[in-house]
Amino acid sequence: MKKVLQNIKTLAGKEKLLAVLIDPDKMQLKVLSQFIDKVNASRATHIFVGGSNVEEEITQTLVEALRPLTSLPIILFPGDVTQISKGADAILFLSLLSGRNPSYLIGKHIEAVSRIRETCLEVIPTGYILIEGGKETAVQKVTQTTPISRKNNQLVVDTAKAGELLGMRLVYLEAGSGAKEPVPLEMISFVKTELSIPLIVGGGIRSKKQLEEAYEAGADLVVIGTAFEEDETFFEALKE
Ligand code: 1GP
Repeated sequence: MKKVLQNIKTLAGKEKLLAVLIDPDKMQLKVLSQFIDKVNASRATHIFVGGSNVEEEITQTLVEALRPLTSLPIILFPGDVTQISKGADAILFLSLLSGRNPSYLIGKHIEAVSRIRETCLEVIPTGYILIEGGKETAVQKVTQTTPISRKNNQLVVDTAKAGELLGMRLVYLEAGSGAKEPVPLEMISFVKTELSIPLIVGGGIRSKKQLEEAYEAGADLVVIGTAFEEDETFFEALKE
């Protein structure tokens, strides 16, 4: 059943949604089960799977291993078409609206269609907007695009709104994995005020305080990867 987006829309504004991001390139299968036990016992509501530099087939293997371990929705957040895998619940069909690289605006999407056709994935069109996070991030290198300045609220608001008007169902404000600074709170607020679709925020969030501040500013769903990868006691720290 295609229900992931509907579920996010229903819960947005009522519950604080949290996705744990698993990068198939960094997660070792032998520790997956004990990692997912912690995810299952945490406040996480979703699992995202994806990365900027992942060898072919690794994502499929990870998703297959993950599926029996959790009842949380598994959502592909692919850095490349080779990460499109069977067995996940949904895929964020990302268009990198902050950049002007045609491959990431439409090219990769066309390549993706034949792979998506072979799956039962719920496809969720998502406007993906990269914001300066204090260092050059993997997504910036891979996509060869320039993030939008942290100070340019208006450009980010207009970019997000353009995504909504083009029919995107979600907007994702991304500071980049391991960013020094997360997306500015003021920027989240401005974008949230303009949008009538759910807002995802991620990149560089490493503390409970930063997480709560992102929700207060207007994030409907927050994505955290690096903080869990580096220190699994972060799951405990997030407990309310
Ligand atoms: C990256 O937004 C996600 O695409 C999560 O970022 O790894 O910094 O938590 P972190």
